[in-house]
Amino acid sequence: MSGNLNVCLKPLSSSITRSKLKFRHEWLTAVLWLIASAAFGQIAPLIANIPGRHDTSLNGEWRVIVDPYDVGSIDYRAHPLKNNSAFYKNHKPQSPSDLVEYDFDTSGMLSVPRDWNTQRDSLLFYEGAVWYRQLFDYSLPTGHRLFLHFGAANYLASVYLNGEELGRHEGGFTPFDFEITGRVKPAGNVLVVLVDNRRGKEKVPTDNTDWWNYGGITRPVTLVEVPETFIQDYVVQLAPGSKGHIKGSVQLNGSRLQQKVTIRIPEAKLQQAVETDATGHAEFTLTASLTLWSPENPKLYKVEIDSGADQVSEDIGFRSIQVRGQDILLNGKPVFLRGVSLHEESPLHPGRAWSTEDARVLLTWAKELGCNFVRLAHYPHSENMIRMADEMGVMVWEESPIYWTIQWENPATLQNAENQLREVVERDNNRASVIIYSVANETPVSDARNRFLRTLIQQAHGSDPTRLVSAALESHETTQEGHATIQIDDPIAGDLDIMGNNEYIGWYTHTPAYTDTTTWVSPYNKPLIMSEFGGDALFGYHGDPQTRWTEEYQANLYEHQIAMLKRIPFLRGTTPWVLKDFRSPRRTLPRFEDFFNRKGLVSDGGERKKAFFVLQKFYQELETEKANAGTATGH
Ligand code: GCB
Repeated sequence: MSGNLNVCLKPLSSSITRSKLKFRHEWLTAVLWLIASAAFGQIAPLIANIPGRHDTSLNGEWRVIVDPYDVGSIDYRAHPLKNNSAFYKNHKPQSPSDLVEYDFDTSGMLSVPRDWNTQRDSLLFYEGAVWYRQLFDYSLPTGHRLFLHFGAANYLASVYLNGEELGRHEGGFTPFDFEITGRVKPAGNVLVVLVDNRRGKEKVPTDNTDWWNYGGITRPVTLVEVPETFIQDYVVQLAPGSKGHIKGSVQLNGSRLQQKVTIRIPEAKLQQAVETDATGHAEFTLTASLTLWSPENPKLYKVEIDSGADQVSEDIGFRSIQVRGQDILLNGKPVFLRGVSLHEESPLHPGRAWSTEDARVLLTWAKELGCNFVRLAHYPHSENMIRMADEMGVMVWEESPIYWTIQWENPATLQNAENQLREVVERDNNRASVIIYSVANETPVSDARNRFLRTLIQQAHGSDPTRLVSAALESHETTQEGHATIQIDDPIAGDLDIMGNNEYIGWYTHTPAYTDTTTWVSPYNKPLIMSEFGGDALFGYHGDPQTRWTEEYQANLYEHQIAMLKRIPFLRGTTPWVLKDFRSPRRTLPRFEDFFNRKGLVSDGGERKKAFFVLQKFYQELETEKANAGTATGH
């Protein structure tokens, strides 16, 4: 395999040709605009609904050069390379006497998307630079535009096309696009991506985490072709608190920004036409009697949007999510979130999950556990996962990688965090399953941290008022006469819709039985999700419940925890830690850990531990109680 993709496309459609003739002067503007935009190598605005576009996959085998000393980007004086020694030039010796010390053509290959760590033994612990190269052909019809979309690359990605830099993206879990109209050639395009996963104190996340720092192009790479003026973004969601009032917006991109846009939801017999303003923006409202999305009935409607030469359609669910006092209301009714936390590791192969198959298996396990909710820790998971949750009817807590310690005083770190939050909100703001954005995990209280997180909470509320905002907090314990009282009094709880709290009674603190005499209180009249609790067990290791690492210890810990959780009056959800064992470089203990965090209810091989069934029983009871309450009230 050469790693060369051949992509040929149909000729220009007749409707474009007609509009081209009709709008001669707009056409000229478009050409000038295209030339201008092609001249700047920069990240393009995100395009909504990539799977619903005219797209061509660049997934597959890519040539790679592992570059631990950055010889592909800096010289021996550490100056940036500009000449043909820079790997992105993809240079070849011009004569037998030429010295060129790299060669993609004879270098090895890695699959994209996937992390590099689990594809070669030598890369398991690798943190550094890897150069990826893919070759492709693409015939772009005149008057169309082409974007290069990355689902995610961890952590820094510098992207080059045909020897020129397109731009850079920072952040390992969110999508980014570049426009390559005017740069792409019908044949022989050379796409080079430098991915660097080195950790850093100023980064988001920072250098200290309890998960594997999987590097690489970890999510799909796609070419997206659109008409010159196209529907770049749209939001079609119920207005906060409403059950039949859709509030939406559309954003066009291109030279003909002012034009008619039609929104249709045929199954609900809804149709509306609006005019975009000079910036290409329009807002609309639709009123309908809709079947609302819920875990019991994950109803999705086909939503169609039309504007000039562009049409896009997508399956969207409608639901409302709110908080009233200590209750969480889904479609106006109180709901208990029966959840589990999970990392984005594949149940089908070692390493990062990304595919729809990965998503289906993980969510099936969660449903078999009795879940109606998952906490996707500790960073945004792939779009495939969120779309699968929409389809399978699982509510989602989505999380930003603000974990433990962050440089709270560093404005660049805050800007980076804001950007990562913006990217995930823009990607998922039409997904009914996403009910909560979490802005942080176990961050120590300080004025600087409170300021930092408040900025993000405000951003989340402002950019997407149809979802709730939470964070996994820490708490304070006081003991009196052998009875513990744990207080959730983090000052940012006042800014959140829902309080999350992580606690490890029975593992890092005390014994499991300590929960029997523990009471939880909070000065805030808000719902609580116990966002973490749990302990480690090695699947197949048995003993008495006092022996660490046994399945019996973990199961006993869950029994005690559940008894305590039932006594917390403001508890409205639980996401124990964690669905499946996952890799972590912090976990060095031979035999029991071997670089895995073993708090999974399921082993890394997919086997269920005893505690899985303890939690399953609790969730079954909750479901039965809910069903009985529904019958009693006639629901
Ligand atoms: C936590 C963290 C989580 C860890 C877990 C553990 O509090 O939020 O990322 O993996 O504890 O196992 O210690």
